Amino acid sequence: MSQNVNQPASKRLADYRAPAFLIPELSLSFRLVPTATIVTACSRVVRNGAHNEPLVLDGEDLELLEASINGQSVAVQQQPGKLLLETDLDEFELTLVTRINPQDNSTLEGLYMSDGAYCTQCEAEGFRRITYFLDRPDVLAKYNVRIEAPVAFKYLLSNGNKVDSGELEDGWHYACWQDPFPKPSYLFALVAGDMDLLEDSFCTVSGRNVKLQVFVDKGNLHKAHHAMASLKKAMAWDEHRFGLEYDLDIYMIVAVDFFNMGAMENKGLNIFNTKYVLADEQSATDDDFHGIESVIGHEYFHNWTGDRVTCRDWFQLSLKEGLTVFRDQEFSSDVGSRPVNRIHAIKVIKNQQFAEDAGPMSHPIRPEEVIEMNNFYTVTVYNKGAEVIRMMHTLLGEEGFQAGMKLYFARHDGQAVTCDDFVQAMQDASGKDLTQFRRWYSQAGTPQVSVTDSFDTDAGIYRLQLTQNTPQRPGEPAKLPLHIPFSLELLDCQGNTLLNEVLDFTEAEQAFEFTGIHTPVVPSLLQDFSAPVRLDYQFTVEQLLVLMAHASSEVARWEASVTLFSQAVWKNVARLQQQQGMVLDNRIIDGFRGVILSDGLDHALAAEILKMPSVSTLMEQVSEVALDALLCARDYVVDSIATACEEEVLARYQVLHNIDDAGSRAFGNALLTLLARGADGHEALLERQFYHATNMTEALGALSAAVEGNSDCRDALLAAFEQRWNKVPLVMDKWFSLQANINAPDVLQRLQQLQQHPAFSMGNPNRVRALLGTFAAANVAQFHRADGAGYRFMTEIIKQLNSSNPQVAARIITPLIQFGKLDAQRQQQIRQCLQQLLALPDLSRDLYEKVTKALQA
Ligand code: 7MK
Ligand code: ZN
Repeated sequence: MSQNVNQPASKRLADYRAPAFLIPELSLSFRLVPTATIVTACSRVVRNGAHNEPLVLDGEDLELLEASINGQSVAVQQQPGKLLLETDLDEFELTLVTRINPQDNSTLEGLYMSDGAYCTQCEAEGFRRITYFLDRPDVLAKYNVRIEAPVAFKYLLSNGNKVDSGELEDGWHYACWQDPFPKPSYLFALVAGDMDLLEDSFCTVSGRNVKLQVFVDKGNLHKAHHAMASLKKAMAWDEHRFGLEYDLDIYMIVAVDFFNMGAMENKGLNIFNTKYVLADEQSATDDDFHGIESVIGHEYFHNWTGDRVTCRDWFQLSLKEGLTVFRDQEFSSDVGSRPVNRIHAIKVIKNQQFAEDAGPMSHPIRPEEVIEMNNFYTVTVYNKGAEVIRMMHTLLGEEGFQAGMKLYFARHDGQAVTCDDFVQAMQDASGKDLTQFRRWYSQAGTPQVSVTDSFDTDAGIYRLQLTQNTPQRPGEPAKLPLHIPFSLELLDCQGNTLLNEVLDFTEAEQAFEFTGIHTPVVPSLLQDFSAPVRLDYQFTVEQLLVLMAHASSEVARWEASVTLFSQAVWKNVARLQQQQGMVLDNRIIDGFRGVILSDGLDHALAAEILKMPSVSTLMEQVSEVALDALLCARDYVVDSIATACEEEVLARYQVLHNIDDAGSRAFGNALLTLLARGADGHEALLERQFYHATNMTEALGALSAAVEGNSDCRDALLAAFEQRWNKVPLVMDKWFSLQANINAPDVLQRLQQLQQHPAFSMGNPNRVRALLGTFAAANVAQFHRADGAGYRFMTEIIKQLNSSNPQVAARIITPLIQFGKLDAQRQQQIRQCLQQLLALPDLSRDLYEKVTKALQA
């Protein structure tokens, strides 16, 4: 296919070349003016090897004012996105002066303003919006930064240590920062503003004292304590579990309301979305508290896995992200509930990553071809990447894995390296052959593992027959068998454990025999989701009930409940398609009743089971979906359980809802949701919990139950909530999200009205995600309305965001490009919407990449 010159080009991993020049040192000076900031960049440039290529720098939306080499003004050539300089010198000082406009930068990349403060976001390729530079992660420089601004911008911050500060004329002041660690440009950060500051300190294992600072918008200091406590926990945990100590004298976190992502690990100066910093019990839920702990941990852990050792090129993103997600998951599991954290991680893979891998953006955890790098901050690179690290941990054990980490740092501290370098360190330190395992890095798609078994009573032998197959897509090479750690428990019919082990499943077809087995077996397969694969095994209801009650792994108990529920839904989908009435086996109801009544089960785990699989979880289990039948069948199964168990649910709720711990609150809220959905509706209980709530978890639990139950009190509760919280943006996000989830035909009008709400703004990604992102991703029934109005509504939103914030536009388009399993009519409606987007004259590279891939599918 020929390429139009206007079509964005892709980059390939196979084309990687070392940089033609290196920049070991960089001095940056900023004179901050909202619409005309002057940036002076002084680089020491060194030719890398013998060649006579020109110096080619990256730059976007910059106005070049001056260019000089060793103090002599120099001619430059400007091309779209590039600056070319011809020189014979092998080493020289390059000075570039540019003008930028932070105030009008709505992309929130590079230097921009959030609520009157200056801040930056440079990963992946945002630094080129600040100055012309070799904006690639394998160019590591030592930074010296000088910031000048009016004194009203009280704090002037950058990476490393503050080495100087003082006053200037005309009410201005300055500060100078030095970062002793060489770093790639994507880790640069600058903040200037007047904020509230929470200070504390941490004494490291070797006795160094580190100053800790959390900066928040004025008036929010009381909401910064949980973030600070989480940071100290993370620092102690990394020393204890990984032997890794912090390396600068100061660690700063700044919370900003306008941010495209969750947070950013800039060396010594993390910048966070307020969503992952601000919390108190009145305004944040237990889930919010956990989210903050996990993201604070994630960014802190990047200091070693990302900053000290970074990526050679962006195709290696999973080197730092998969590993750091694994580390933050382990942190959350060590300081909180391991099974509940594992369940959350499994849900992300099954609901989102499987969908991505089955859709047009499918890619391996180490992608090979990219048009816009921002499109590859994905659940595949991050979360499947973390599963790949977890499998290595399973294969090597904690000791072998930690030996691998040690060797990795010994070899690569201060370097920009590849995923292969990481696996090699793991292999060399443990002696475990990871040759076949490396295929996980290069093969996209979700492997399908099918299991059959047989039992030879006379010989006492239980046989398992495993096959694996990864679907091959057009244009992809044939898929090879993967090294799959397959964790297994065998139970007898009473639920006693017969055996627990991890099989090395490496062939396309492989049989395993277990001797000395003299009773029928209930297998718990792929325990704790020991590999990111789809599992196919025909469980009987009896087997699932045994697993739900007795599997040694609590995660396996939850998995059994998901399978039990899913089977009931699919059976009814089939019945609907045959014009038969829906039915629900009493044994299934009894299984869930057991969870409602159970004394032995952890409350948080019981809550997870009673939430029951979402429509998106169910959709991921099949290759073609009759959506209307699925929605109907799922409602039927949930409502039937809710109605049949109403008495037990009510009794359990009454005794539970005063217990003061997060697990019990989650259990209570799950029960209340069932009450709202049951025959009676229990309006009085919803109102009571809402109006008497002493924390956000309870208030939101009641409100969300009222939304899910389409309760009569819903709109009154929503109005009361708005009255109380309309001045607190992060809480209004919850209010926006709940309404985006309302399953009623007038929800589109509601969304339009809410876009006019004073608390809403299309310029703020948190608001956009809360209202519009939630609608597209979570309100399956209304987004996929048969008349296509949901698709058209989102298309208009995406058109708007295409010009102002392409990154956010490309994120919220996800549900619109994953249409492969829908019926022909819906697919056709979506294609028409995508065609409209493709015709936009100023279509961003971000959307171009996704829309063209979707239309090719
Ligand atoms: C998490 C990159 C950053 C998507 C998920 C994060 C981003 C995008 C946080 C931004 C991060 N490096 O730490 O991974
Ligand atoms: Zn990260």
